Amino acid sequence: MKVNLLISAVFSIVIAIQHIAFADDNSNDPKVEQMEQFSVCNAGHEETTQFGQRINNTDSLKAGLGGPTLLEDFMMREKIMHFDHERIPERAVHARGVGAHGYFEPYTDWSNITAAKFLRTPDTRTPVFVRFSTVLGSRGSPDTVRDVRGFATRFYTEEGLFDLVGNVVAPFFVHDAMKFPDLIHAGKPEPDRETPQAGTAHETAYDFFAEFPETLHTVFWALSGRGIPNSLRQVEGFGVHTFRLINEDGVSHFVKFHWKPLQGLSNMLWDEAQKVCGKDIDFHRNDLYNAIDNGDYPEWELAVQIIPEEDEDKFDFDLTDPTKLVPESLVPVTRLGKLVLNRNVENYFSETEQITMHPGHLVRGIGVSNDPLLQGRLFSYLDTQINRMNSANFMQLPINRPINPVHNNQRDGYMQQNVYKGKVAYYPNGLQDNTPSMVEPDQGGYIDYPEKISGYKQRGKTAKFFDYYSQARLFYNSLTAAEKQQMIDGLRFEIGKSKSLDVRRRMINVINHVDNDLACRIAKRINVPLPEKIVENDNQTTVGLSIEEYPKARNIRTRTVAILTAPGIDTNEALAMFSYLSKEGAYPTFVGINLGDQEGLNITTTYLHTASVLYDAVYVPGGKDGIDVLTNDLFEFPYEEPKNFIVEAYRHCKPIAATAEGSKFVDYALDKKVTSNDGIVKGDSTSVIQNDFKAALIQQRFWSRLYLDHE
Ligand code: HDE
Repeated sequence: MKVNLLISAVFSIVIAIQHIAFADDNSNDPKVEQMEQFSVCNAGHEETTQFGQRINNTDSLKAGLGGPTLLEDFMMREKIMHFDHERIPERAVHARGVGAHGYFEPYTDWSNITAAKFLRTPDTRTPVFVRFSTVLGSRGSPDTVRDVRGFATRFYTEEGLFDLVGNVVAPFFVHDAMKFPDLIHAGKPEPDRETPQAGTAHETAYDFFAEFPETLHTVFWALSGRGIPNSLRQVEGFGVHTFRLINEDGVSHFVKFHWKPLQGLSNMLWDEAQKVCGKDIDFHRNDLYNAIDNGDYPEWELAVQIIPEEDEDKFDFDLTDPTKLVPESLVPVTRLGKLVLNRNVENYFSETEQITMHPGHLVRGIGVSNDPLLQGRLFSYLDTQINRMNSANFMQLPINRPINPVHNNQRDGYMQQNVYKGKVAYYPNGLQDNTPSMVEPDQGGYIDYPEKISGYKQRGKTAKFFDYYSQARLFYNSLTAAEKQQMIDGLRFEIGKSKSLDVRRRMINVINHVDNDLACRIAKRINVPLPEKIVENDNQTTVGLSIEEYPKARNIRTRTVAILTAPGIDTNEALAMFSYLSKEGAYPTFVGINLGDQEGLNITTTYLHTASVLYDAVYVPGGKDGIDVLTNDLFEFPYEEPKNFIVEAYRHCKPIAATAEGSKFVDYALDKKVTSNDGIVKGDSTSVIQNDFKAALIQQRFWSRLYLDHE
């Protein structure tokens, strides 16, 4: 036993040394150091087989130069064999994803609510990996489809892995794991034709939603702006289920986890999202990668809603029902600490693809609730990962290793990487002094919260689970007028995609339980008879659900601005705006007719290569000759591309700036379509408009321009 104590003391010291806060360059990050041991750099080396023979592997070995390839060519066999086995099954859900490394730091010592060490040591940075994902699409599907997104975070704590495998929407579609396969089968491409890809705008999805009204609350979230984020840096994250935090005294609090982005919240319009799919299928992936690459590290605050054990039953909904959220008006969030993503992956497959997140990766001080969906997930993830990784040793992959040492008596299996010493692989044992030894909760071992359970074995659910509509209504009521419009447009589009009138009618019937006006607005556009009013809307609202009302970013870092140019444009003005925006941390780009130098401007993209939908804002400098080129179509742009830049920026409610003659081009492009001048900034020069333009970029979207079909 003494040996044990000594080993664990030495281990604690090593861990403590490792955790001296690592700098932003990631030096001293224990996860970086661990991954380094496995990294391979081929640059400057000679080619070898996997078994180390130096070779020339460009030509296969043949019987004569024009003859057949010989079976004895071990180099070719090895190379082709490896290639043939390069693919692994994609994730059953959340197949399309993008990941990045970072760190988490708590703001203070949260010992009052949890024994988890990484939340109790404000001076300690815990390495983190985050993977964002869409749910329904295949691994190669576009980023900006309308879908829920995963927000899965792994904390490499010194007490083991903690994975917070959440989503960007607060509720979930179904409350019981038993219904998850049905939900996914209904949402995935229909099995006869395998269409459509990556979204719910089809018949089977709405057939299921209409039959299963508990889905409605989450359908509303997915059909609102939450389902088409502008950037993955501007999404909230939610743990969805109720978890427990347990402190050293064994006191448990229920918590809901949130990630609050410091970049603000923002979403695309559906028209825009569809166009982005065509222009840059990897839009979100590129956006995240570029920001991190440029040192603009996205940040989120980890927040919790804390509910004392004794308040468990005081809500109208059941805390273990994941189709419900805890309104922030009832329980405000407490911000525990900050996550910073500051390092891109070196290799997508080894890191983002091979990470195996699991809600059952919990650390001491964090526990689960009886949420039946969460209970099912605790079974599912390991199971699916065996299928995906094809070996029970996937936890030995570099991205999956905890930073603290692993000791147990698990042995062998495909692809075993470890060489275990000694002959003892069982417990209890005398030959190894009963080690690895058991660690009790009061000695630092995992705490299983001793919840008292009693009841009859049966299927079903308790009464509060049957309220399917109150929170869907609360969500709808809490949106701004523009947000309601977007959600309604989304519902019209998606339900209207169903050829079956019966499906459309049943879906309207379900929505009618939320609000008659809402149901009628949708119904009249999709050829469904207007339903009779059956409920009064109580007009209850809560805070924290509107994207438009979420606090804005404090600066314009990473905002992308297209500067429209043509020969004859005022280059001084164009450069002045470019330099102002760059100084403020925004990402301006000159868009021109040809790549390369144009009267001193470095044109890095053209009207052929890019489009308005790929930018947060547009600026048009002055210069009579240049504006003539744009206005009079002197270059015979095949599709009036420069004009479309302005038209789309306007329709998508984005800032538009112009100086001197540039304003004329904006007026020409918008013709008489302008219903609101909000977010259109005009003036004589950059110095005159720069502050207003900055304010508009912070604002990001001007929803007053959105067409509202019903006041
Ligand atoms: Fe998942 N989910 N899920 N899920 N989930 C998977 O696990 C599953 C659920 C979520 O970036 C799979 O390793 C079941 C809720 C994310 O690597 C699979 C149920 C939430 C990710 C699986 C749920 C999520 C997954 C597929 C109902 C939000 C991607 C590959 C009981 C809180 C993680 C894998 C990553 C991945 C099953 C419900 C989020 C098949 C059975 C609720 C973010 O095991």
